[in-house]
Amino acid sequence: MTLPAIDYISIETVLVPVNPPHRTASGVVEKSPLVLIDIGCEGGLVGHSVVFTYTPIALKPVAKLIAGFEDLLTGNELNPAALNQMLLKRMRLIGSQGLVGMAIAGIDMALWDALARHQNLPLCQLLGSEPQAIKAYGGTGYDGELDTARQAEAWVKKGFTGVKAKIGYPTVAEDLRVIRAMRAAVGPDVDLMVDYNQSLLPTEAISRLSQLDDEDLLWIEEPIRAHDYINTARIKNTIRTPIQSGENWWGPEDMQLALQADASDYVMPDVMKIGGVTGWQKAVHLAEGAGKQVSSHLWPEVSAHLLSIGSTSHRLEYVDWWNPILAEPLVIENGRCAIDLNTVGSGVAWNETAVQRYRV
Ligand code: SMN
Ligand code: MG
Repeated sequence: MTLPAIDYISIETVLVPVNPPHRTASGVVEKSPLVLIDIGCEGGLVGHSVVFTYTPIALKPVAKLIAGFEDLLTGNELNPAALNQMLLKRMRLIGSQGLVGMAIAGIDMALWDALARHQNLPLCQLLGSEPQAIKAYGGTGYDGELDTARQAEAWVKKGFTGVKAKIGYPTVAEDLRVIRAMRAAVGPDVDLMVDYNQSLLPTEAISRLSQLDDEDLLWIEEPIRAHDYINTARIKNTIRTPIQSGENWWGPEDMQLALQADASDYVMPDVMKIGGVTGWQKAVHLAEGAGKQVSSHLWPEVSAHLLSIGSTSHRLEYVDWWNPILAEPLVIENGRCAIDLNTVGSGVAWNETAVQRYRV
């Protein structure tokens, strides 16, 4: 059976407002700069994916990079893993981290979506698995104790059983006030996590995090720079609360380095930065081999499929930032992701009216 040939890549760039703006200790996301990728194949088949560029500055450069790969792809059969290898090999001299990695991952996600559509399967079933109803959690911004508590309460009212707060305030006393205000708002049975977004230095992190050890947190995320594996491991081996990291690791190679350093208790690869569906599969098999529980980062629709193929899946991070431009945002039922087996592909398709509204 031959697979359809790739015809074209088409792209839209949008800025989708994030309400309220999402503050972290390392920056604010007021709008989501997104490259929306369509990869068209012979016979009218189209695969879709989203690339989040974090800052509007990177939006057009990444879009141009993605468009630049069109000539390398057109005419090839729709074979995502082989095409991923080809692109990574062609980019060996520049490397596949940063904007190039984002572009290749976006293409990979669209190709896998197209192949699943071609086979008339949900992505998780194309990858040989059945959907898993993974526990999902919501997130609050770096918004002070009152607003953080209010946001946490709102997630629980929607049925979520976990909430992650962005912290890293000027003093650990403020961190503690926010954590305790959240706990007072949601009660003892909700999982609480905190995320420092790489804002601390190692010594400060050990001093601060040791004061959080009695707050019954499910994890403390990215206390220091994401690629400082040695010091993240040092913190992990000093603090009782599990350390979470991974959203900033580029490709299976970074996952491998982090695991060799035994840097964190848990891992949470970002499906774009880890290298798309192909990169995720390679990285997560490394993590599972090391006995690490795996969670996701952003991209809830695609991540629900990818966590479904895992044997150590832990939590799905739910964000609704991109829902306005999605035709069918991920459904959460009883605090868990619910993949509709009648929906083929990776769950990504456009709300075209919204795309036109937010395009730039
Ligand atoms: C985060 C992700 C994306 C933008 C801002 C903050 C955060 C998370 O690290 O884990 O969601
Ligand atoms: Mg994070």
